[in-house]
Amino acid sequence: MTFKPCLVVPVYNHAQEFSRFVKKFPENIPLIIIDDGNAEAQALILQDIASRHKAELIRLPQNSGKCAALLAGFRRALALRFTHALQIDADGQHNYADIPEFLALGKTHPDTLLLGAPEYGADAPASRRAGRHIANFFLRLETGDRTLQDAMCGFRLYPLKALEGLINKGLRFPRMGGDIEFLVKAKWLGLPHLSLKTQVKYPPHGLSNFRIFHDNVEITLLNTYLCTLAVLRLFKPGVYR
Ligand SMILES: Nc1nc2c(ncn2[C@@H]2O[C@H](COP(=O)(O)OP(=O)(O)O)[C@@H](O)[C@H]2O)c(=O)[nH]1
Ligand SMILES: [Mg+2]
Repeated sequence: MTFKPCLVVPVYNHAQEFSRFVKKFPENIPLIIIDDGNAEAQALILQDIASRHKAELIRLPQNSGKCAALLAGFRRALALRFTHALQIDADGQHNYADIPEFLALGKTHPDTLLLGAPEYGADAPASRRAGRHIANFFLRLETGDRTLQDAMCGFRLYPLKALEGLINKGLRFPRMGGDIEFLVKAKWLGLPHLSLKTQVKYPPHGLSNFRIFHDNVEITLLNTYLCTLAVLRLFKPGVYR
C-alpha cells in the first residue's frame, strides 16, 4: 500500500497561536488547514499561513464545529489522493515533535488507526482529567475493546480509504464529541489500532473552545446514542453503524 500522508488542522480562534506553532511542523508534509468560520482578522492570518506554507486552505462560511471541519479536511485529502490524514490541534497543546513518529508508524502499519494516548502534566485541569476517565469508560463499553486508551485526543493518524464511507456520511455530533463518534464508528468497521504516548500541555493562558457545560452535555447525549447503537448492533451489526 502506498503511503502519502498529509496534516489536517482545524482552526477556530487559534489563528495567532497557529502562526507560531506551524513553524514546528515538518516542512515536507503537505498541510490542510480548515478555517471554520473564523472572524475576518483570524481568517486573514490563516490565509497568510497557508500562502507561506503552501498549504491547502478550506474556509467554511460559518462555524460548524471542530469535527465537521475535520471531515471537510479529510474529504479534501481524499480528493487530493492522500492515503492518510494526521489530525492535530492548532493551539500548541500537542507535541509536534511526535509527528515523525506517527508518520513512521503509519508507513509500517498503513491499515491501522494510530491514536494519541495523552500524558498529562500537573497543568492539566482536574475537570478535564475526570471527563476523560468517563469518556474512556464509555469508549471501551461501546466498542468492547479494553485496549483503547483514549477517546478524545485530537492527535491521530487515520487511513482515509478505509474510512471513506464514514467520512462522506458525516457525524451526528460534529463538535467536540465528534472525535469520540468517529473513533467508535471506525472501530465498528473493524479497523485495528495502536496507541502512541504523547504529551499534552495546558498552558496557563491557553484558550479552549471546549465549553464545560455545553460540550459535556453533548458528550453525554453522544454516549447515550452510541450505547443505544451498540446494543442494537448485538442483533444487527450490519445495519447499525
Ligand atoms: N474548525 C473548528 N475547530 C475548532 C473548533 N473548536 C475548536 N477547534 C479546533 O480544534 C482544536 C481543539 O480545540 P480547543 O478549543 O483547543 O479544545 P481543547 O483542546 O479540547 O480545549 C484546536 O485546533 C481548535 O482551533 C470549531 O468549532 N471549529
Ligand atoms: Mg486546545
